[in-house]
Amino acid sequence: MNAKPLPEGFRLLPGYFDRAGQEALLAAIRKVVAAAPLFTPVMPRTGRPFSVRMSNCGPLGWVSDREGYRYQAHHPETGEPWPPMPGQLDDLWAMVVPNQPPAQACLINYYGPGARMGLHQDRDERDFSAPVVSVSLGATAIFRLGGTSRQAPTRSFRLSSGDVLVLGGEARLAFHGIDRILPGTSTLLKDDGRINLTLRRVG
Ligand code: MD3
Ligand code: FE
Repeated sequence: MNAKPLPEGFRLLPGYFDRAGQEALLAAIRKVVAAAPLFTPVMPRTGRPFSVRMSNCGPLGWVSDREGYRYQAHHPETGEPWPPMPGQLDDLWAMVVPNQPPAQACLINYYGPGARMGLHQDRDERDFSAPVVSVSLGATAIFRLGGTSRQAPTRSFRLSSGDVLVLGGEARLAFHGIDRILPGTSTLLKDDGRINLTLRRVG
């Protein structure tokens, strides 16, 4: 029993991608990562590495280094432009964000053993009017969602392979994070790996 209301604009679409859809999307992401290898971002100032490894596709990609967080058109290590957005992701965006321009950035987060993501807001974009759309692939994650202040109470959800989350409205600026990955929950990726894709308008 959980009587706390969800923030306005929070939409979970469980099982949006079936197994065949997940495999096709994973094949497209593997091609992206072959051209734009996963890199290990570090925290601004401290240089402390993230436990999550990242890449991007689409016109812009999110990066973090000692200089700060930002969107840029090129891979930080190869200097190459990010690979194009796979068709399935453009189609997903058009389905859940109708009558809007296409997503400009897709961040690829890879969670290996022990990886997590602390509570944060997504506010490196110039425009918060478009939702963020996320796709989970592989092992199930324990996802924590709070309010628009860090002190607000939080609640937890499981994000399973094939699930899509749409964060618009008030939910767009909600604090959120990934507490942990549950081992043995998917056969899509080996070694309890998890991939999260987040589609965004940057502004
Ligand atoms: C709620 N990724 O890349 S996805 C991120 O699973 C990020 O890798 C997590 O947080 C992951 O920034 C969570 C679900 C998600 C994505 C964006 C959100 C939830 C969100 C933006 C606002 C509120
Ligand atoms: Fe986030």
